[in-house]
Amino acid sequence: MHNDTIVALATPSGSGAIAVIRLSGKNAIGIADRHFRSVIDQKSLSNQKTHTIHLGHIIDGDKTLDEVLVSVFKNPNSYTGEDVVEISCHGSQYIQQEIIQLFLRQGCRMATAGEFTLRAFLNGKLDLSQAEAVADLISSDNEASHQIAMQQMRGGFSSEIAKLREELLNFASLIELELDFAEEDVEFADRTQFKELIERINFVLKRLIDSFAVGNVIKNGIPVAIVGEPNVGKSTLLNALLNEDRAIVSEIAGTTRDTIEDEISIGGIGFRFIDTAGIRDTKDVVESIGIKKTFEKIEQAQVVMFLVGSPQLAVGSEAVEAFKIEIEKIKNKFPQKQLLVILNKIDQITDTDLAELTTSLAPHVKNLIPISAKTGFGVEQLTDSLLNLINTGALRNNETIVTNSRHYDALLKAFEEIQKVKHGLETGLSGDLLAIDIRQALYHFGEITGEITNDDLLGNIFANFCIGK
Ligand SMILES: Nc1nc2c(ncn2[C@@H]2O[C@H](COP(=O)(O)OP(=O)(O)OP(=O)(O)O)[C@@H](O)[C@H]2O)c(=O)[nH]1
Ligand SMILES: [Mg+2]
Repeated sequence: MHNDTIVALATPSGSGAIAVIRLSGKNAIGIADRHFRSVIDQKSLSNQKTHTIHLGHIIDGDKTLDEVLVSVFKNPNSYTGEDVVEISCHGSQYIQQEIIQLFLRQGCRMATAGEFTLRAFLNGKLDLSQAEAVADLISSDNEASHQIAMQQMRGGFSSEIAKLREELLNFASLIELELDFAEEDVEFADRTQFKELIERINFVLKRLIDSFAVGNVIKNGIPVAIVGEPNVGKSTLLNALLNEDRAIVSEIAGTTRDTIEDEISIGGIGFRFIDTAGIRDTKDVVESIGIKKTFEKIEQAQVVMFLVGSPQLAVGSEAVEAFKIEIEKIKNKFPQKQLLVILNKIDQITDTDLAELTTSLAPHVKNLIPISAKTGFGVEQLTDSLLNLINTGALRNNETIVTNSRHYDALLKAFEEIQKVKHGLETGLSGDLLAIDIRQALYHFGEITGEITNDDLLGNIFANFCIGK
């Protein structure tokens, strides 16, 4: 247990109905007790059972600061593994500050960012990847990121890694044992079984590494760029998707000059829509900068929505042929991006024209979606298509998904070492050299779960937490 007792506000700063102030450490219960008067009897918090709640007043000298509920958690059965007291007070900022100041005067120290969770980690309540998931959980703002963080916090990811690490460790010990008997030329580690294990580890690592692509976009929101010529209705579509007047819309071509971004959750997945400046040849300096930015945004996007105004594509006209060429250009320029071609303003053309246009474009476009951004017609079908583009298979099947770039790096390094072990096994590499590569792989596994760590790493991770968590 740490010697000092830390205190912090666990709820957001500002006023609210109630606020929670949290203390953790050796003297947490004692310090709280000194300033607590039970409403019902003379009970002292120190004599109370763990996981109990008590109604009373927080007293500073002869001044009553607030009527509160105090929860008592005794070590080791608390979030941090230490004695913890949580005080639910009325949510006035004045009361919050008075109570915290009182405890600081009584010898508590203000907690640093993430210090409660850091203590939980140091006391073995959570492994490192679980602790990191706590921060992800707090910042998750859609169903998918919530689901992944929840799974990681429950240990799904770390237990998979820990299991493989243990099996590998087992073999490492056997191979190292062989080295002690080098003269006798014995094999404790069954090479066939070992090869099997390496194959299995290889498979799991590959799956986890691949899952990062999905995990990363889910955590950060899937970037979708809305692009097209000026005036085709890009900003109108952005507003329709977000259901608010986010971007300025006008009949003047070149209205949007900078990119405008906003996030919204669709079907439980976060999407980040990026409205861009319309692409055209222009002499206007500001507009050109906007257009340059448009291309940068396309680079960053995972999905590109290519908009065109359907009234400008008169059936059989040259404009239609030119548009087909434009589509091919985009496909060639950004072969990695998912492309949705959107025929906008269909409220301005006849159904027959629309049918003919669709047939004519069909061979060039996999996903062609007719909409009217202005009336909202077809926007729902558009969001459905978006969801279909995103591979959420892993998510639906509850598979482990890696979202953390630190884990991703460690997995890549472990994978590299496992390739060396695999190669070593195939070429009959001697036990001592094999053992070095195995140890390296084990090291990288340990980095994920926190068996291998250092102060810098911990400092970096927990600095991203909020104070009070
Ligand atoms: N009839 C009709 N008009 C639309 C539709 N969508 C957009 N408009 C109109 O088209 C004009 C241009 O719309 P914007 O959303 O500003 O177009 P934009 O693509 O963002 O244009 P820039 O920012 O200049 O590149 C506005 O007058 C809109 O009201 C639609 O579906 N139907
Ligand atoms: Mg615009």
